[in-house]
Amino acid sequence: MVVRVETKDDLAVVTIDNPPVNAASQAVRAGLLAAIAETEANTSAKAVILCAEGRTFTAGADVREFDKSPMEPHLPDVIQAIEDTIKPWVAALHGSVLGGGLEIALGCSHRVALRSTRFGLPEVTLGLIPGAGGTVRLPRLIDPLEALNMVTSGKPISATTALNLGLIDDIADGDLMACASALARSAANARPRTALRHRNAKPVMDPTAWEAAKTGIITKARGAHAPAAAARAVQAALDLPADQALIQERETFLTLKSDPQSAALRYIFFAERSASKLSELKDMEPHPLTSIGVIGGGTMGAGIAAACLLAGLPVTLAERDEAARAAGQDRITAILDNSRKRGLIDQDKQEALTAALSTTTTFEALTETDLIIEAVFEDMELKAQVFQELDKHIRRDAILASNTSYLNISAVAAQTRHPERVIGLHFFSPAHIMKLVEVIIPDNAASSVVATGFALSRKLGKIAVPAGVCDGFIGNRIMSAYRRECEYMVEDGALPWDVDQAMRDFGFPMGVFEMQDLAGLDIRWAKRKSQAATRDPAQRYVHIADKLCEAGRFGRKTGQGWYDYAGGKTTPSQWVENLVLAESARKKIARTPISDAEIVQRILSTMQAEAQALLTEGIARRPGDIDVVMVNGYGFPRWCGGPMFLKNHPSVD
Ligand code: 3H9
Repeated sequence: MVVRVETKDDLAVVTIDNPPVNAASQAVRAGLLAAIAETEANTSAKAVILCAEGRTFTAGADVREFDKSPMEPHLPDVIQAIEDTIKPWVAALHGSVLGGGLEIALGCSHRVALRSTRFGLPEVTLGLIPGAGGTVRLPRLIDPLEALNMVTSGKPISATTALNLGLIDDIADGDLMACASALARSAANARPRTALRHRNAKPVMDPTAWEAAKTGIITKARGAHAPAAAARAVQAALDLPADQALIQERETFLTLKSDPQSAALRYIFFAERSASKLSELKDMEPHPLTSIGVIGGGTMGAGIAAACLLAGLPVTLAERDEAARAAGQDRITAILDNSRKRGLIDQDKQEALTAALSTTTTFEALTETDLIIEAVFEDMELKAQVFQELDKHIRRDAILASNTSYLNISAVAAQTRHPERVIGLHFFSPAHIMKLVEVIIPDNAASSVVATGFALSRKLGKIAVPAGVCDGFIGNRIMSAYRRECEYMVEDGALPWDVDQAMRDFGFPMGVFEMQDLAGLDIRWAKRKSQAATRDPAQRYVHIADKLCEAGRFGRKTGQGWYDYAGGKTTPSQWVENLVLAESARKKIARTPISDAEIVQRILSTMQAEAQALLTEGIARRPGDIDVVMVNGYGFPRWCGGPMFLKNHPSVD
């Protein structure tokens, strides 16, 4: 039974039990309708508590049902039936109260939650708007501007915020059911509350802020359809009587459900969850992890160390000398400070995390560490030295991970006496924020070591994707290929800012040339110089980036790169344009204009061809893994699903 009803003294308790996340599937919806009938008829129950078994209250509609035609009873009708009951319904909430789950809670007359509960309407992240009254009931309960933020951002809020906004009646710090029972009994003895759908929407307190928020949502959405639709739905909820707004909301929800963008977003949601499920690791126990070592306290190392600390893992940071150690420690302190300022941790937590960090200039301090992540400069010789040295000091069963973004991990592993314990964990910068980790699996790696790499990634809240060993793994290899194509286009007839504009219009947050300026052009220049001797002379090579570097134009940090940055403003550079035209002329290329559509098409085809090569070579396992990497690490617009999804679904735009 996915929904059961029990009588406890003078109360009825309705429990949803549909693991893993108590999604509001057809069986749950039917179970709730039956529970309404049963509890209304139960003369000994004067109020009802609605709760859920397991780790969470309902996390929303069952997204797997969205590919089928809607099945009765529909969620809006079930929620309306809860709202129309004679008896009060108290939602006792824990875990993630999301989407349809929050909409069910809004149908209840009262809400109480554990302090750890998170509340949200994440439908926009699936290309949808709430379809069971969320846009209509929420602004009848809380400040419309807060409702607008929740509905259009999809971001969850904490129980404390929910209480402050008036979304819930109380927080239970101890026994949730005891708190819900007390609330249910007092509700049964009080005047019934007016259902949200029969209330007026709350007034907009600051019309200027309201209009600015709506404009901001459309700008931020870039090409995504759902956020603007969500904003319009909340506006309609203020302008129309609730019953009309509910009908309109439902129509928009159903229209968006068949929008290819929603199909793409649902696909990537499930692809992210499948990426770390490897059949060969099914029954593999990961090693226990109680302490992490990080070698190198630069931007990457400090970010990785902070990510581990924030996930509750004590960290030892090792650097080569005292000055580098102190600088690394300062970087981590700055990240933790920032996390406190952003409200992610409080002062006490920051102090506890700082105490969980130790720093050192010797590898002896890592003798008892379970897993060590190397994040030193991308230089094979340096990494080889670090691994040889670590191998002398660490425990026999300790795991060694390299954060290299393109070097050969098998060659790094060969520096140690136990290469089977070496893997790659390729984090993205800033490592405490970016969700993606490529787990690089050398042929010799032990399965339990690989399983531990995935377990650590999950503990850090990351999306982990397996990849084989090759230059650049999945993401950087595709990135190199399409960056090369973009440089060809610049020689063939486009200017760098034409390419960037076309990419932004497609939905990337940034074009490939702006991104290089941000990252700095010198690192890739050094890599190109080191590869010069082995480069295939028959391969087309564009010299423009080298010439920028020779002129000292390393990007934003030097005030000039592909663009000029005088006065902090990004402007197309005449100097670069002259250089581009001169290079085309030198190579006798007759420049011809390239349309935005062609620019995007050439980028996509290059990505898809390289992705196909990665699959053929077995570096990437599934097309979905490639899409997860490109969406989460390289700014590929999520609502397009990724290059591989787009290949099979060209109608997404
Ligand atoms: C909605 O509600 C529309 C309504 O407004 C209107 C309706 C008319 N459905 O993420 P995890 C699966 S739209 C089906 O690894 P966690 C997931 O695939 C919905 N399946 O766990 C995985 O399966 P598997 C709005 C779902 O602890 C397993 O559960 N709601 C759903 O890291 C565990 O998931 C959302 O968008 C679902 N709704 O995180 C919430 N959710 O093991 C989406 C999860 O086979 N869910 N699964 O791979 C989440 O954000 C996270 O899953 C959650 C738990 C935070 C709940």
